[in-house]
Amino acid sequence: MKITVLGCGALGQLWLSALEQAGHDVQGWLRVPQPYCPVNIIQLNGQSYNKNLAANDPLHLAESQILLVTLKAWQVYNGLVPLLAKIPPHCRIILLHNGMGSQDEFPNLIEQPLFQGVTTHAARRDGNTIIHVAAGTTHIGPTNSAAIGQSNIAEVLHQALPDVAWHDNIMPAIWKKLAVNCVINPLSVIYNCRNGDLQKYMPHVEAIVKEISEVMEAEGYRTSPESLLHYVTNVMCMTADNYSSMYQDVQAQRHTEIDYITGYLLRAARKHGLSVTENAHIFETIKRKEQTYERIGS
Ligand code: KPL
Repeated sequence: MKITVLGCGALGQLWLSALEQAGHDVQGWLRVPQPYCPVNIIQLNGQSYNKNLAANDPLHLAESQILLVTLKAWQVYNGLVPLLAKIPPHCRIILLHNGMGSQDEFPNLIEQPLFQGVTTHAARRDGNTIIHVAAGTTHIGPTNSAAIGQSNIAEVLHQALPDVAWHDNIMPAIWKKLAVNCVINPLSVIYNCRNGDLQKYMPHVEAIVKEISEVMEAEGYRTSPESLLHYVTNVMCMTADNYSSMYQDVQAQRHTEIDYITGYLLRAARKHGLSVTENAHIFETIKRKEQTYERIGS
C-alpha cells in the first residue's frame, strides 16, 4: 500500500521502518520539506535499520491510501489541515498521539475516514538514533462515520508492528492510555527518572489514579481505582527502562503535550464539577517548567 507518515520523530520513524519492512511503499512528510527522511532505528532484536526513505513527494501523497499522523497532539492541527485537500477522499487518516482533544480543534473538517489510535510501544531518541525500547500494543478505532467498520486497517498495521487491536468503540482504550500518560509522563519529569523508577512513588501514583478514575466514571466509563492502577503499573513495568516522551521533551526544552494530557483531564473534571487537586498541581508544575525554558528560548 502507499502510505505517508506525517511526522518523523521517534514514533514516526518506528512506523516508517516497520511499514517499509512489511513491503509497503512509504514516505515521510516533514514540516520543512526534504527529499529524504533519514530513519535510524535500533530494533527490539538489537538489529539496526538505517535507510533514507523518500519524503515530501506530493505525487505519493496524492495517491496515499493511509496517512499515519505521528505528530505531537499540539502539532496536529497545523500539520494535518493543509494536507487534507491533497490526499484522496478514500485515504484513511490515523491519528496516533498521546492525549485527547486535538480533534476538537477541527470539528467536522475531515471527510476522509478518520481513526484514532494510542500505543504503548516505547521509543526514545539517542542522538540521531531511535531506540525501540519496549514492545507494546496499539489500539485503533473509528472516530468519524466514514471510518466505521474499516477494521481491516488494524490488520495492515498489525502485520508491520504488532500488536494492533481494533475497537469498534475506541474511547475506553483512549481514556486508559490518557490515565497512563497522566501518571507516567509528568511524574517522570517531576521525579527526574525512568518510567520503572516511578514504582518508588506509589502513594503519589495512587492519588493521581484515584482522581482519574472518578473523572472516567463521571464520563460514563466503567472503571475503578484498583483496575486503573493495575493497568498503569503494568505499563510502568513494561516500559521500565524508558524515559517518557514528556521527560524527553523537557530535557530537549520542547513544548510538551501536557495541555492534551493532564489539561484534558482537568477540563473534563471541571465539566462534572469534580475537584482533582493532585492533577491540577501536576499541571501547574509542568507548565511552570515549560515557561522557564520557553522564556529563555524566546
Ligand atoms: O506513552 C508513553 C510516553 O512516554 O509518552 C509511555 C507508554 C508512557 C512510554 O514511555
